[in-house]
Order: sequence, then C-alpha cells, then structure tokens
Amino acid sequence: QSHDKPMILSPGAFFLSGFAEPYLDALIPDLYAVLQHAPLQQYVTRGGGKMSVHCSNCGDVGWVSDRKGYRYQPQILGANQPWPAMPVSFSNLAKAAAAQVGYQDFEPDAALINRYQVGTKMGLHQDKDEKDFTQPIVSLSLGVTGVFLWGGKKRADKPDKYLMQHADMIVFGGDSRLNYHGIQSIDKTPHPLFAHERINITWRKAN
Ligand code: MD6
Ligand code: FE
Repeated sequence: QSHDKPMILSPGAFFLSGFAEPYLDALIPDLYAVLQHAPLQQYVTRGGGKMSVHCSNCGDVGWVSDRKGYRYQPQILGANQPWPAMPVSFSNLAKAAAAQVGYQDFEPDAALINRYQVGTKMGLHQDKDEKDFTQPIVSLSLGVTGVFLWGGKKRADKPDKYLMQHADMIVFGGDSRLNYHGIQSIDKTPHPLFAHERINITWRKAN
C-alpha cells in the first residue's frame, strides 16, 4: 500500500503500487452494479476450450470470445443488450493512472473485468485486438494477490514476475504495448473485502 514513484517494467510500461487506494470507495460499489447488469461469464475460445477466468465488461464495447474468436462488440455476449456504461469512477481512475506516467489523452471506451478464483491462470498473451496501439492499456488489481508475468516481444522471452496486490496498477503502452504478459497464479490467502477472489480490470481504447 505504498505510494512510491512508478516503477518501470520496460520502456513504456509502469507498475504503480497502491495507486488506486484513494479511488476504491467510489469504484467498488460501481463495480458490483456493473456486474449485476452484466454478470460474469466463462467464455470459450475459437478452439472450444473454456477460459478459466470469468469475464464481463462495461463501456461502449466489451471484449468477448466464443467459437467465432476474439473481438470487441457493443452487446453483452449472448444477450441483445448493450454493456453497462462506463462509470465515472472507472474512467477517473484509468485516466489518472495513465496521466501519472505520461499518457495524457487516454480516453478508454472499454473496461474488461476478469475474475480469478483459486487455480485460475491467464496464459502469456498479447493485447492486440484494439485498433490503435499508440493508446496504452491500464490495469487494476483487486482482492487476492496474483503473480503477474511480464514478458517480452516474443512468447519465448522469459518473463519477470511481480506480485500484484489490491489497489496496484499497471499502465503499459509505447514500446511495450504488445509485450507478452499473463497471470501465473493467485494466492490462497483470503482478502478482507474479496475473500478468495482476484478481480482485474483493464481499460482500453478499443475503437
Ligand atoms: C490480469 N492482465 O492482471 C491480466 N492486459 O489479470 C492483463 O492481461 C493485462 O494487466 C493488458 C494490460 C494490463 C494487464
Ligand atoms: Fe492482457
């Protein structure tokens, strides 16, 4: 829960320890309201396998996956309804974190919400379904601590490991925008507010 200077992971990528702390009293109730309107779902991939994370979104578009593949779309997956609007508490935090490390004009139009439970992992991947790679991605971790893997431009590059704790944020863009990254595991130790869950929110400019 320190509020140190941003730590540089690689050029354009920053770890902001505890940055979200002052924003969470506003953000957490809004998060639960979003999830009530757009419940978490377990997506399948093009290959038919179930992803282990549970996902939802808010904003103009949301990231989805099904047998047709990955994409952003304006409707909740499997429903004829738009995603909940992005709460002001969400965009305030995402813009503040981006501005803190030099991305002054970040205007997120999507926030992907991922929920991890014990045993959930996220394999090394790139975030490359967005249209404009000059815009960063901003990430917030809540609840149980996770082991974040920060790799390089190739999948085979050996990743560094960082513990992502409640209220920690990562902003990545610039030269690191397409670096591989993932979540190796989450802790067994429960969190006072989130019990055995880890929630990660990533803000993007998809369109
Ligand atoms: C996670 N995060 O922390 C997974 N993607 O649960 C991501 O996949 C991620 O943290 C893009 C930018 C930041 C991230
Ligand atoms: Fe990602």
